[in-house]
Amino acid sequence: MRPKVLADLPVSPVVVELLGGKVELVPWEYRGPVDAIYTYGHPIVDAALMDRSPGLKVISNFGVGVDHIDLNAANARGIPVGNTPGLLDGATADMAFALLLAAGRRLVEGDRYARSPHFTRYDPSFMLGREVHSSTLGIFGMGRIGRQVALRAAGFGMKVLYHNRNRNDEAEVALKATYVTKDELLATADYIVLTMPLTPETRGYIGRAELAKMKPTAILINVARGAVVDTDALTEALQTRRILAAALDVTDPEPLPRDHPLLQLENVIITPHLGSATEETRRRMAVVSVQNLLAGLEGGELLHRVV
Ligand code: 8YV
Repeated sequence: MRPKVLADLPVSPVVVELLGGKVELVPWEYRGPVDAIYTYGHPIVDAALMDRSPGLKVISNFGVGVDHIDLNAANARGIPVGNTPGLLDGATADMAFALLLAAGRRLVEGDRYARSPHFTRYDPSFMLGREVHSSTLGIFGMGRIGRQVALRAAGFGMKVLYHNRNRNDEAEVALKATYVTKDELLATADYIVLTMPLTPETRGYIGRAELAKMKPTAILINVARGAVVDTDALTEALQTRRILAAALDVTDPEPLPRDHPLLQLENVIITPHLGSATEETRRRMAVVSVQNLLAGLEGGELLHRVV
């Protein structure tokens, strides 16, 4: 009998092909015991779900962020959790930069306007954005993705500030990134990019108090997790123009309710969690997540193990 793997179906054809029929994928609604769990989107994996399957051998996540999985519960039960770090840093940093440029130079608004019936005469005084080159970039979270963002910023002649739990000496030397306090970064950056993982410490990391410290011309870019930002506080800050704009690849909740006030605003760009969404990166993630799954099912070492 093939091992049963609980998965938030459908998974991509690439994943199915890599699994090669070695396992039986069962849908999230399945209530019986399973041998493994494969999380493709971000379905919640809690202790109760784990306890439904006393013989659970592995939890494999397609992606690096594992905030939807109760790691303490997995650890306490000796269930290995696998993820896919180091494969999506470039793609996610590209996306952060795409959002940064789009928000600074009003790309999405411009596209909407250029297609609309209102664009009948060119006017050099309209849709002035903010300079990207020579501006100051602030990165919260100087991990693998933050580092890639800093690398790109160098090409734009930006001054790079960062704040992190720990100082990253290597990034300071190699990327000429300057470590500053949270408050200093908030007060001085023209663009603020969030790349940190969602943990109990980073939940609501950017709230009312933080938004109040930002420049009125500042632009916030989030490619981390929606919940590192307080959605209500951000909505208010954008409505009242406390900050200039935001570009969000992730939201809390995700997706936002279709009638959410954020969706009505001109000064926000929202993309549907596309950070790692390239053919190449998603294939690499599929390969590693399937390897983690199959290794765990055989009781072997995972390629990347979180706990
Ligand atoms: C993925 C991500 O799109 O790796 C992560 O943490 O957020 C993204 O790269 C996602 O995990 C796949 O559902």
